[in-house]
Amino acid sequence: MTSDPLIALRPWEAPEVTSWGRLPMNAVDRRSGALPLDGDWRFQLLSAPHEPVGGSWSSSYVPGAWTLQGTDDLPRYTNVRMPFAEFPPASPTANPTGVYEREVDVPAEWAGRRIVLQAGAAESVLLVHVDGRPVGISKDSHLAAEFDLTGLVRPGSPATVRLTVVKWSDASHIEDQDQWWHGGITRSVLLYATDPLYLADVTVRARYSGELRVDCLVRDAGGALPEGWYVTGELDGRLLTQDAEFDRANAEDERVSGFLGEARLLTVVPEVRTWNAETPELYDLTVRLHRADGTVTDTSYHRVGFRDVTIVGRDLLVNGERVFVRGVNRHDFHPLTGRTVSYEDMRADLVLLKRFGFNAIRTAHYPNDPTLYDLADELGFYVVDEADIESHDHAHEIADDPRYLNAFVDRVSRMVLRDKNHPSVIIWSLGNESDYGANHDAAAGWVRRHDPTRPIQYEGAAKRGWADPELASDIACPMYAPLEDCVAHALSGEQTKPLIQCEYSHAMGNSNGTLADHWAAIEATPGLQGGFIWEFWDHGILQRVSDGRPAGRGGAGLHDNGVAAPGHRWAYGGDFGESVHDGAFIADGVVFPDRTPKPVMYEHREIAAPVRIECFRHEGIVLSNHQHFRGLDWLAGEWELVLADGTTLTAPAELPDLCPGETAAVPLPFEVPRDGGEAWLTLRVTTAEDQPWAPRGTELCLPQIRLRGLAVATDVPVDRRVEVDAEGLLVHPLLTAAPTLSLWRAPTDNDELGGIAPRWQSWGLDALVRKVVSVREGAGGVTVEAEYAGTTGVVRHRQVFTPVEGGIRVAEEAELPEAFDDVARVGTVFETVAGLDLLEWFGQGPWESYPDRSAGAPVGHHRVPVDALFTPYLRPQESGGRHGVRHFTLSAPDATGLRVALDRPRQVSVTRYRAEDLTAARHHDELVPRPGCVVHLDAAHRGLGTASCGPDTAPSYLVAPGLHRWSWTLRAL
Ligand code: IPT
Repeated sequence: MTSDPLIALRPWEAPEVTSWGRLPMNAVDRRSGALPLDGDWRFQLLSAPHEPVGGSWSSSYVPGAWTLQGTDDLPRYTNVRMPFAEFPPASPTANPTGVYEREVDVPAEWAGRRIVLQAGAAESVLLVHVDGRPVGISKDSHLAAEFDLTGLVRPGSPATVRLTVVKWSDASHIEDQDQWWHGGITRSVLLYATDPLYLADVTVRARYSGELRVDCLVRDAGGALPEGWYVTGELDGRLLTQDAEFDRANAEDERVSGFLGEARLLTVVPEVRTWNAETPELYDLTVRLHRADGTVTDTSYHRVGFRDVTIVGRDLLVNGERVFVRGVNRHDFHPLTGRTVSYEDMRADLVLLKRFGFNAIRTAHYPNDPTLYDLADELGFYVVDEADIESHDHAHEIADDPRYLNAFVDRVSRMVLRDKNHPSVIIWSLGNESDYGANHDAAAGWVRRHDPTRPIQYEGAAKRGWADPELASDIACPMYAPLEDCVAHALSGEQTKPLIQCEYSHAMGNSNGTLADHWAAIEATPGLQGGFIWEFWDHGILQRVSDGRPAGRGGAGLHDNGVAAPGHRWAYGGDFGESVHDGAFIADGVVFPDRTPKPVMYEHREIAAPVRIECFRHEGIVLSNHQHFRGLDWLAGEWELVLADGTTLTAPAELPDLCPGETAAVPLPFEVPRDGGEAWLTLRVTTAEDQPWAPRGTELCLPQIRLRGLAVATDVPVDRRVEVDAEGLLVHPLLTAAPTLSLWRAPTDNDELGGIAPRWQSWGLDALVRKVVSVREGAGGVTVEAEYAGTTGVVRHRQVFTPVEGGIRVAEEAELPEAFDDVARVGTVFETVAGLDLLEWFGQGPWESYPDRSAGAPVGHHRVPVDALFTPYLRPQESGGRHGVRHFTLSAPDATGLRVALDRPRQVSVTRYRAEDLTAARHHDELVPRPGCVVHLDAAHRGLGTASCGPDTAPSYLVAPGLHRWSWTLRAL
């Protein structure tokens, strides 16, 4: 039996115990001037918390996760289910416990000062000892814990600080988020000192009107406050005055005793520069605490943004404007360091999001690193700040369990206390996926009193009724709601709250189909205001293939092409030998683990375009400003006229001076040639001057309109033979596999998890058996009839090969039985000789696009090396498609190769992989590129949808049974 009370009391199985000896959370930033304790600490990993410490020490880097630093306790991934069987509040007996220890030289000049230890984050129970003496306990894995060490350490002498981190606890049951399980101290540890008379908290309220109110809480380590203390404040050089009215009321209030000081600073800033996500104007505020003689004992710095958040009717307003919420869910994530993220990394996250049109972040599903909020204030994001509560697996049992009441209120209130001064935070979230119970209402009640300036949202409450005013959610914030349901609610006359989906458009693998349809509806339907895409990151951990270990800090470098470094792969669930896991469901972000944007990012960028164009009665173009607060002066434009003959003309664009929401007609910048087929006009919009998140010249969007439609091309038949073999397969010197019918694609995650691919498989579409029925040679060429048999139906297919000038025209027909009522594609597949490494096409691009994800890919003349066409989704799947392709060439460096012209814009893909190659691989590094190209030309291709979690694609993007016809010509270059 241990004599250590922190161990003996088994706090890891006591949900009522949220902390012991921990200081109250506050919004005074102590990072500057502190003594950083980051670096290597002595480290032991015990198999359970009550195991004696005393084995040999290794070392572990703080901040970091031991699961990524060479221990045998490796990361594991589960989504909803807990990784252990015990019911709450119990935890397993095998319970990895990390003991971190180091000496700290307490500066001699701290004599007489109050000394505080701050541990930024520890998963999931933190026990603190100094020189062997128990100091405190903290839970709440994603918020800092502070402990007063004043009486425990001696300035000028070293002290031994021990931080013991117990991995599994009662708290794990309410930290059951969809992410990797780690263990460790994941944010910085520091020691700081203050004067005994100190600022215990500062609350800043800055209104759109320019009114500023700063409430200070003052304490003295000695207990009673000294006579005559006061506070002063300075905002960008302007002095704030202490509110005498407030002081007088306090003085007369007999409830106010002598140990908790309160003071209020006030000012009104005339012509204030207000804060919003487009123009995030910030002011510098310094608050100083003085003794009666004027000496400054404590200082607190804040960046202040003047803004209002209100809900009026069913609209969420920022500064009175109904803003669209173009959001994404963001975890703290890094492929080498797990949940430990640096300033540079967070800044890079936000810069990328800004460049791709996002304006909002939900901190899924816990308070993110504090620096994230500083950056959101500075760069301009609306933040839904979410408390660290997710009891997914045992949600129903915990939501009303009084043993967890304290934890719920503790976690929500600590988040609010930390983040209340950030203008970026516009909504508080009570957590995620934890059902709905009295514990939530208790937490909401605390927030309503403490911070009446912001709305609250909670999906679990909203689920009980989008319009019910009694529920603890001011926002109707469903997840993955079908678009029709959202629109119907907005049109029902019953809507009472803004509808902003907390999660939608699940970005797992090749996904986010119908995003543009969502936004068309959102922009057209009052009451709908946007949502948060799930999610920003693919949480692939960089893993060495040789020994299966995480590369970890200082491991192999990261590239910026989405692919793991050679000898490595992106690990997902199951890759560290876990038997219970949720596979690739952890790879569901809009960026790869190295932050390379996936093609959906370009789709989003276009949907969020600040400038739009429309055709106006053939004479001109209507240009509009789609921002909420900004003019167009920060943008530059260039017109591009794309002609079917292969030319692209450019001309500078003069953007008119438009306020948000305004439109103006602008003259057509080009004389469009009378003939020559299709013509498209693109406006290339870039930043006209440096932005904090984008240098001058950064491309922001490419709105496009069609000026003239397709011209029908006619092939001239010639008298020549077309060669087919006995099976009716085309023989062609450039092809290594003849054109055959394809109805299948390598299942995407949506196809797989949405139950669509299993149907394809049961119909036998992945292994159709071709049987030639007839081969007829006639005047017009060769006609081949074939049957493709699945297990539940047969497809009749006809190809007519006609020799035409310069090549062969292939006219095809496929008749799908009713049983095949939802197939992946109907089209042609063939393979080419090696060496054709460059694809040039006229169609949508340059990035990957699919029928229900093609709004961001303008029509143009594009040119991309074959190897770069492929998108390396973590679990290999259908990838690399290009929508609306009219014609293309595939060429070798010596300009030989082939040219294909399609009868109308079609879905095309050119990759090094057959669908079955992609299907057989679990990871990208297992793929062996074929020497030639695998080319698909699709008469029809199924949309992507989001069925891995949420709605499938819309019916209009499905491939119907019945007759499909298409044709194409093949020519040698
Ligand atoms: C929802 C979760 O909130 C989120 O964390 C993530 O798991 C997402 O789905 C899917 O990736 S919960 C889901 C069961 C609807």
